[in-house]
Amino acid sequence: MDKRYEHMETAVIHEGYDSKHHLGSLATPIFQTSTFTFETAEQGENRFAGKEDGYIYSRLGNPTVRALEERIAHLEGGEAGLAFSSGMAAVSAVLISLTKANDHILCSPGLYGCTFGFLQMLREKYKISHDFCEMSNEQQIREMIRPETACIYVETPINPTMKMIDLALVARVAKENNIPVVVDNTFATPYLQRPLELGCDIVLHSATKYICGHGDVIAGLVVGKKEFISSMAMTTQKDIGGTISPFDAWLLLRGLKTLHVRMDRHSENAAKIFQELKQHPMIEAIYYPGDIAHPDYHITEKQLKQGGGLISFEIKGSKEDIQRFLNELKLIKIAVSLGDAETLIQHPATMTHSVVPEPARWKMGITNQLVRLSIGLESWQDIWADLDQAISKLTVKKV
Ligand code: LCS
Repeated sequence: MDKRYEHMETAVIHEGYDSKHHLGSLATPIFQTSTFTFETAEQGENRFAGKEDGYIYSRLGNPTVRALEERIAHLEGGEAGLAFSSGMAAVSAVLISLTKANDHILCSPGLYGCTFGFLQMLREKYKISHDFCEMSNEQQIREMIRPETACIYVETPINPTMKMIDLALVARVAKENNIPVVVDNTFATPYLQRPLELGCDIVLHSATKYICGHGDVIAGLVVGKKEFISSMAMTTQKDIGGTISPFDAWLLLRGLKTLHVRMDRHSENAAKIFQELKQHPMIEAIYYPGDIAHPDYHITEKQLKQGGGLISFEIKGSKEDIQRFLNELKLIKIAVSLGDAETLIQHPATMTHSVVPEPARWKMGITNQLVRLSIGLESWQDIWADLDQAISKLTVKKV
């Protein structure tokens, strides 16, 4: 793919689409069609045989979807992209593509609950095992790589504990062993973190989150080498079928145009809320990559452009106290998902990570006191006022 726009602020708006090929339409047209007609039977034959370029059927490719795939590939600095109907469709397609029965996957010490669930399924049905590794030093990673390790799979920042993984370090060890590194870049987006530039091989997203930014789409994206993406398009995507709809691709193209502006504001708001929360006497622990006292801050400094829009924290009290706190919130909505204009809060132990058995959850650092806050684009003062009033209700009732 030609690199046309060096600056991300321009690329998020223009990359992958040129109005001059579409009757001057400024917005990318929505090709809301399931299939594409062939002028002749021979043309159909040639397209199926790969001898002629052109669209066939929207599960195999669609111009609106193609624009999105080119844009995300450019933003991540990769050769090619592929869009899916959900983040989990992207996660599962990548892992199925990279593994076969009896292989092994080395994972970051925490993962989104459904990714954890999918790994259990791989183990039970196909004997594809996995281990969790802190990924904090090269020797430890080397020791956990086995001859049958097919890939290293990491989230960073990790959902929901915000732990940072040093991607350059992981990529270095993986290269020595000729193993691809897959990075779930959902929490950071390419605006804050660019794993391929650090030596990783495949990036994926739950595009449902910041890429969309408006809480109205479920989608996934994958970026990597052309060969890998083409083979996924013709196997795990074509035959399993987690294809995105053209309309959802269009909504993502629209959302992407403001990615940089939104991420700046999410990060600024989160930094303000962090300052308030960290000095509150009811807050027991707080996890935010932009915290200079965070043990992973040295990684944040070199790898993340800004702290991002997510903060997790533990409140003093029982699980019931935490639920009472959530119920007192007025502006902030209790909801899973993240990266939307609205500030959202959720309780990982009973929501996003409830599928993870308790001992594994504790190992991941997910206690019953932990809540995850996705800071929206409202005024930070209003967000803080809502948090403060809900926390103070807890204090009053406890006394
Ligand atoms: N990867 C990460 C890091 C995620 O946070 C999620 C969803 C997925 C993959 C799967 O994406 P989906 O299929 O939902 O588009 N995370 C969610 C969360 O934290 N709250 O609700 C969903």
